[in-house]
Parts: sequence; C-alpha cells; structure tokens
Amino acid sequence: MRRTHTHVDPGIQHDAAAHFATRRTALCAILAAALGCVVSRAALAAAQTASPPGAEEYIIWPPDGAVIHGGKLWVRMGLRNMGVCPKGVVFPNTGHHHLLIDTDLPPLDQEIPSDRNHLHFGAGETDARIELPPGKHTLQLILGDHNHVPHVPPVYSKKITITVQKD
Ligand SMILES: [Cu+2]
Repeated sequence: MRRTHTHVDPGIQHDAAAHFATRRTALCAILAAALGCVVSRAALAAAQTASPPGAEEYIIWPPDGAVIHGGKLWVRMGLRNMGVCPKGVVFPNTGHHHLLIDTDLPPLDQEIPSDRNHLHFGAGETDARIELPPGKHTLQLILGDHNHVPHVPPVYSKKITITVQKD
C-alpha cells in the first residue's frame, strides 16, 4: 500500500510540477510582454524633452504678408519662457531654432530633417540672413532640443507667408 502510494505519487507530482512550470512560463511571457510594452513607452516619452508652460516661439521679422524686394532678408527669431542653447547641450527649458521654409511642420516626435526646407541654427543663432527666389514663401519656426527633436508639448511659431519680388 505504502509502496504503491510512493510509486504513484512521484508521477502525479511530476505531472503537476510540469503543468505548473508550463503555466508559469506562459505567465512570465505575458508579464514580460506587458512590461516590455510599458518600458518601451516610457523610454519613448523619456527620449523627448519637456517644454515649460508658457513657452512660445515666434517670428519677430519679417511680419506676416511682408513683401521683400530682391529676395535677401533677415529672419529674426523670438522665444518666450525658454532659452536658446547650442545643439548637443542638455540644459532644462532650452533648445535651438529651426526655420521651416515652404514646408509643413515635420513629425513632432522625431529628429527635425536637415535640408533646404529645414534649416538648423545649432550654434544658438537667433537671426539668420536667407535668400529666396521670387514668389510666395512660407516661414515657420520650430524649436528642437539638443538632439534636434521637438519638445513635448512642441514649441513652434505661427506659419507666415511672405512675397519676394524681383527688383
Ligand atoms: Cu537642430
């Protein structure tokens, strides 16, 4: 009786243990997937720099609707409640200006492109001399952090339209 018992018990225990182990593995996989999701979301949020309340970027010059003769103009960049810092410098509530020419806002969770429509002022410039061909053009500013990524919430100016006339 006792021998039969000991003979049967290990089998049952083994099955139960194996069953439990399988369930535990499955549970771990679900937990890991859930945690992984949370971690990657947190990492994404952490990758973007926060902007303070009241942050405002604006174009000081030229005014909306300006007519520019000849095509060469200064763009004066304004920023309230934040500071300008060169690229690569990590300092709270700062960023550097980007001028968007004849283009819409870029994706707000990625590095701002760098091309003729997206000019970076990574040295911390607050004005720039640009030249545009005759016709209508749009200008807009967006602040980027040390990695050229827009802040959360993003800080950008109103988009203005100017007209360049050939002289
Ligand atoms: Cu930049």
